[in-house]
Amino acid sequence: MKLYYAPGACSLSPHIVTKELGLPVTLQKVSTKDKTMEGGGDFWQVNPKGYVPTLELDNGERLTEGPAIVQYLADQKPDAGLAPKNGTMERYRLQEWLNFLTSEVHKQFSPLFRPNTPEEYKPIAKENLGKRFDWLDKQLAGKEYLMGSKFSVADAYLFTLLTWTRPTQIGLDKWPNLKAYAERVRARPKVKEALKAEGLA
Ligand SMILES: N[C@@H](CCC(=O)N[C@@H](CS)C(=O)NCC(=O)O)C(=O)O
Repeated sequence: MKLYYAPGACSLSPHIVTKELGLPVTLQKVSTKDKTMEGGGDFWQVNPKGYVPTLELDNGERLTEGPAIVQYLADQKPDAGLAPKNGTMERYRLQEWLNFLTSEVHKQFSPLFRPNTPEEYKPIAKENLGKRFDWLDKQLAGKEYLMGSKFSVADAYLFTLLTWTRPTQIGLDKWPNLKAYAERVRARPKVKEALKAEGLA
């Protein structure tokens, strides 16, 4: 399989998942700005939506959308338990988290990275994120990971999103459970490996 990624982007989430699962995946670096690829090629031809992550399967088929990709990867090695079994209530709980993360957290960060976002909007986006962080902080009280004591693909995603609090200058001191959680996930050996491979260690 081949994972199209950009260093530090949301593609870090499936990248972490491949490391945690020990799945052999080739990495293809993409410039999300100009849609070029390291070594040449037009990324628009790979994913007409123009964004990472994109996962190319061994049969050439391509899968997009982070929440779908991480579940596909987890299902390649179900015994690793990075996603509960399909059809169980726990699996829907995982999907509840993935959807929350993608729509309520990920996409609230996006305007903070766009050069054409009016400066006046940035505090509003940060306030919205703060409300989501309040919820996450409550949910993580007394818990190691989002789903309880076991690391799941939702943690790879949330950790990735939390790395963006640094460039956007959102201090996590107000949310001690979330702050401790980010440090806990960062300390995982496979997470460290993924960060290093993207030049972010
Ligand atoms: N809905 C997509 C969004 C992916 C996304 O926002 N990717 C960003 C990086 S974090 C990107 O490549 N942006 C470039 C662009 O949209 O032009 C998903 O969840 O996978």
